[in-house]
Amino acid sequence: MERAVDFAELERDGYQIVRSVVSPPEIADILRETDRLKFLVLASALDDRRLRMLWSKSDAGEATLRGLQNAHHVSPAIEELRLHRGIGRILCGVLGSDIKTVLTSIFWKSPGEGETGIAYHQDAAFRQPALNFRNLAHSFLQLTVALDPQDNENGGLRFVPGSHRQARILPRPPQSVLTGQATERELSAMGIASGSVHTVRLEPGDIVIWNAFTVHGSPPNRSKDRDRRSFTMASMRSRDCDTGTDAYIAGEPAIQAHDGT
Ligand SMILES: O=C(O)CCC(=O)C(=O)O
Repeated sequence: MERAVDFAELERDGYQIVRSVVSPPEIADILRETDRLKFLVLASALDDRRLRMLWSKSDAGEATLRGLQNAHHVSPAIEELRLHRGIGRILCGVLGSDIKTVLTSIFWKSPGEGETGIAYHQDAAFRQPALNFRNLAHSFLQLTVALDPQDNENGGLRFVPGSHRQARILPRPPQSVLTGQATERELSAMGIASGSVHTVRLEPGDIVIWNAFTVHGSPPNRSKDRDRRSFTMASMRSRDCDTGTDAYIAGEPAIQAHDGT
């Protein structure tokens, strides 16, 4: 029988790693799919208004694809990952049995690219209007599935332990988070003391989950040759969220009809 996960670290620190949730063969399939999706985006062959592409400039000045949001609407493999049993156990363990997906994102961070960092932020700041996303301190959970090993060198996620406890949104510069680098300066602009950061080390298939108010970000991928690809998903307790796609209804996966490419 599967052992239930104890979420004490999530409560205490505002984030928690759960190891080996997605198996190596599943990760291999997802990587093939993310490569395929990237190819389709770069060939302008993915046309669906529910998708959002995140772009920035490479060091050579070319547009590079940083992310693809909501691919679960067009990709059966990403939809399968969205409703993965192991991930579902974690989500239902934290949020209860009725859950919606608010956003899925595939992130690419190519080795050696300067503009691949993400500024420190709190996900609660992006869940607007507040009327449609209620009770965020308890109704929201963000997670990342590592598709490659990730650590400090290749742009692994950084968290400020305990930063969720005040459950309020801290001031942050108005620029897009995609132009930030998770620096000490960003932290001090948010009123957070230096030295209070933890960079997580993840292996493919590991998951890190975090609270809507947890301050987090990630530096650029400064490695020479180590990709850092990941899948991220924002989920909410259904009764507190007025948008999104059903993920679990009474604890059962909500299988959606969709038009795969
Ligand atoms: O994967 C990353 O580097 C950042 C992800 C993130 O900040 C988010 O999904 O809120």
